Amino acid sequence: MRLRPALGLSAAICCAMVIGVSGPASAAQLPTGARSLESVNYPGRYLRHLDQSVRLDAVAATSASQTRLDATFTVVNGLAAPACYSLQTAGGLFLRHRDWLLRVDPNTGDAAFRRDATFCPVDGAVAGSIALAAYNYPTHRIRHRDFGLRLDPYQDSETFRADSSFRITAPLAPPTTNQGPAIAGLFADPHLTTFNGRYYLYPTTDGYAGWGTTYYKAFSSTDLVNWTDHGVILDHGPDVTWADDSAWAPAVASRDGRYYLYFSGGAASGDTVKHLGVAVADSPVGPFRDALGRPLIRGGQYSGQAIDPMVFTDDDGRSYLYWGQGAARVVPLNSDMVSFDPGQVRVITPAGYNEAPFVFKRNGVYYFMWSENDTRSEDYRVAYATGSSPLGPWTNRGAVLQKRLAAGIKGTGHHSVVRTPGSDTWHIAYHRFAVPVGNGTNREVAIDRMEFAADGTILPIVPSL
Ligand code: FUB
Repeated sequence: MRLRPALGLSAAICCAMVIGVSGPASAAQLPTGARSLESVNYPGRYLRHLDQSVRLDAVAATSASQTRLDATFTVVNGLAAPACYSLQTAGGLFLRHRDWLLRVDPNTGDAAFRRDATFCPVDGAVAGSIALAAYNYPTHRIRHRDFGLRLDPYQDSETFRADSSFRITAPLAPPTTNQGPAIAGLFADPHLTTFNGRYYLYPTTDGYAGWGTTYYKAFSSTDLVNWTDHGVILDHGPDVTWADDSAWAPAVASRDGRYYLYFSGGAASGDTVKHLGVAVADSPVGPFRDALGRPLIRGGQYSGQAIDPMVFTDDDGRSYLYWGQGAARVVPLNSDMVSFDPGQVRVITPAGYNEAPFVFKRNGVYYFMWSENDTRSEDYRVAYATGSSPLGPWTNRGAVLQKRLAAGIKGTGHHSVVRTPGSDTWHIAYHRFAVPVGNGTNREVAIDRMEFAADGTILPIVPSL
């Protein structure tokens, strides 16, 4: 099932940066999504990969479709830094430098690869063009020489400036019938919700070996198709004293005009314990600040990992915090949203549960959903139960979203569910192994419709490409 723009949302609050084809590149920002890069001094020649090497080749609308595809890259969030960019081939490989030559390789997720595959745009030689400086060698730029692509130190010459300048054009490859990920690039654990008539998406930033990511971004949309990137909303480095890495699985809830971001984090001391924290902001896109200056739940305080938080607010205004890997727990939150009575913590672990609890309510029925198996397994999947209160008891209903190997879709899990305000239209956001070359640390976000049978059970969700 392909996702169509959702109806009924206000377009009133709009757009820091629309992810679309139009609009020139600026010195500081590139438009994300599928693009081609045309040489300014050899018009008609584009950056193109041939197997794993990269060249400047003549490509036209009449070129073979594979040639045009090889000259099409998806501009995504920088693997090493959100202020810069990475470029992915249609096959999911990343443009990177090695021994001063440009090539494309799969993301290993280690810090050296992520740095070699991150580029920062600066003004190009002619208006509307850009040059790409290496993130880890800021004095070096991508340039062509003898139609090969290299990383060379900047030279203050007309020739160098022209050889290192590119126009960002519409993609040379024809649009595919695939929907692709909801947001370009590697993201996981999407928390999709609505605030003030607009959709907000809070994912984990992915692509790091060992899920070592350190920051969260927020995205928003009026139709679940066109997304605005609001940039980094919380960065463990400067913003959280007790956490350095493992910035996983954010969830955002609101009360009285304030927004609460629940998140997990670990210290880079070699300690593998994760803790669960809460940050607060006056806007759904931050900036968020650590509300407590310490974890809300310390790793080891309860059995299982203190990760994967989620807050459900019932019709009576009461909010409940759910969390846990290995064991699922729930506790009513106090009205300050940053504290609870430890005496009220309950274990609600269902059979098959691994992590990622999510609760919503429809027609008076409470739905408790979770992920089964390991996120590195292609069998990572979503199952659910129904109940008569936010605390259960729960009746297990089985798996509802799982891999679709015929379409190359694996590892569908860590989801969230959203209802279009004022309607009975529901969507599920989840991650999967990035198609086609992803794995448990190279994941991407997908969104599909979620529909119900007349008896209120959830119809099996067929993940779409
Ligand atoms: O993204 C890091 C971890 O992977 C999440 O906390 C888990 O739910 C799994 O998706």
